[in-house]
Amino acid sequence: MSSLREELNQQPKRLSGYVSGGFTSPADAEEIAVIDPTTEIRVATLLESSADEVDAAVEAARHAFDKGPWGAATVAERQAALTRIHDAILANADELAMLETINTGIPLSQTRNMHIPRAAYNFRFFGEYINQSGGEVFTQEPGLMSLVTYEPIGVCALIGPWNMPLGLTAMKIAGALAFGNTCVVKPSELTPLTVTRLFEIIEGVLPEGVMNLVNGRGHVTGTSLVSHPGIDMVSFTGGTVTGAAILGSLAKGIKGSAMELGGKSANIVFADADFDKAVDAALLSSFMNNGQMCLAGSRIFIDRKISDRFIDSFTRRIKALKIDDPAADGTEIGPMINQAQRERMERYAGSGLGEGATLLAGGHRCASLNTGYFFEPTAMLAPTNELAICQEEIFGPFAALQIFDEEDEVVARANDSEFGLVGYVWTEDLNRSMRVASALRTGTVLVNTPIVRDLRTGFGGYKQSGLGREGAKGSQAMFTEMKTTIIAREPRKMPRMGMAGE
Ligand code: TXE
Repeated sequence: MSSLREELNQQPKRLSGYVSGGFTSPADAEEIAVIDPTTEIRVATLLESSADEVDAAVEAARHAFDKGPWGAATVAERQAALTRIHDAILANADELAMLETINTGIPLSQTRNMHIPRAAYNFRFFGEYINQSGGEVFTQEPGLMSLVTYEPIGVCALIGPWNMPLGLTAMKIAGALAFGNTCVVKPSELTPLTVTRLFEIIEGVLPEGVMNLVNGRGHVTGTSLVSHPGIDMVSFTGGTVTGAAILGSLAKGIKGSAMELGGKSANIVFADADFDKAVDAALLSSFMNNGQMCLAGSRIFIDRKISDRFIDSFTRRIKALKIDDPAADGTEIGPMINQAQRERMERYAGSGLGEGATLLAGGHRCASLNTGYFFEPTAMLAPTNELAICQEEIFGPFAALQIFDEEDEVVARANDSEFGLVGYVWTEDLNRSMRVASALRTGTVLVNTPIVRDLRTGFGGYKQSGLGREGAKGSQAMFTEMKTTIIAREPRKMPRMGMAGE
């Protein structure tokens, strides 16, 4: 067990909000326990931000945007601040990774090698992006010049999820700040440790009020934030139901949003695929991050010609996955985020069996690990795509397999989903890969590769997987207002009205 975990077990951190350059100390705040899902012990106490504290945070961000120096900062000044945040994250990477693992149950190898470097990289990427990106100029119309410029949108409410707390929230913060906005950040009440620590390690980097923090539950702090008249937009990553509720609240003020919601991504393995790579990738797409990924490719379609061999190999590998304390060396799967999420796994295992699926692996709580919200990595073979395990986002280590015969048939079944986040295609046939990629109704298609996020491209979903795109131009669209300025380059010839008496 790590010494940091022992320290937090003995003395849980007390976490509050951060407003106008300092942590708040609310006197009568609701106290929310933050639990380590591996030990089930409280590692922090959240002093929940009330509506008043949210109000103060939004006002601070509003004042900093309207009157502060950030909006007028040069690109070089913004880049320098973003670089300092990038460096601060990397300088504290070991601690941040361990905090993330303690709070989420995600294996340390993944938080240390992916989550934290990724969190830092966001700041470098958007710092570089603002130096290269520009507006547009149109001069084809004689006598006119039309300019399209991108101005900061204002105060951004940035609401993060619990499955990659710092990595995903950092993408929002970096994008918002790079384009000259100010922000109020709300991490998930389940996983506030790393985002709150970020505010400590970047103390003094930004002018007062540019980046504020509120901490608390969705129905208290979250609703106060998204319904506050002082915000200009919301960037949200989380569940589809929550996203829809936030959209409803934003509609009243005609406020914009970017929504990164759920997924149920198809992973199609054709018979001509590189078999070993396809099996490796299916494991990663279903079980990395404890399976708690919006872009999980856990609805796996296998060509009948290779289905026996694939299922045999995939199932053997699942049974060999190492489930243990996520902070221990070699652990591949840690606990679910909380009891509710584990119960959700149990419900889907039961519903799969009830609807005629065959259990290939897992399906139960881990008998060998009594403490912690552990659930065995699970795979089921489903007879059709209609089953709940094929239609609903499970958000855990749970793969639902189906067998197919024809390309058209599998594309139709892959698209038969209310979600449209990612599609994975495994084939050595270039023409087929291009055909299937264009036929899939998803925001991203990955061909012969497991999960990749390329910040230069847009990431987001069709259908109920969301609105807007995150990454270079997508983030620019999200965090800026597009302005058109049309200038006459010579005196305009125009019809003259009211000339009857002349
Ligand atoms: O997420 P919520 P939950 C999916 C996944 C999961 C399900 C539910 O299927 O099982 O959603 O997870 C804040 N106004 N994903 O309930 O509630 C909340 O405090 C404003 C997919 O834990 O969506 C947290 O900060 N904010 C996903 C954030 O929303 C509100 C990541 C996300 O929590 C709010 C997470 C409200 N009314 C879950 N209610 C992904 N796309 O990666 C909640 N929040």
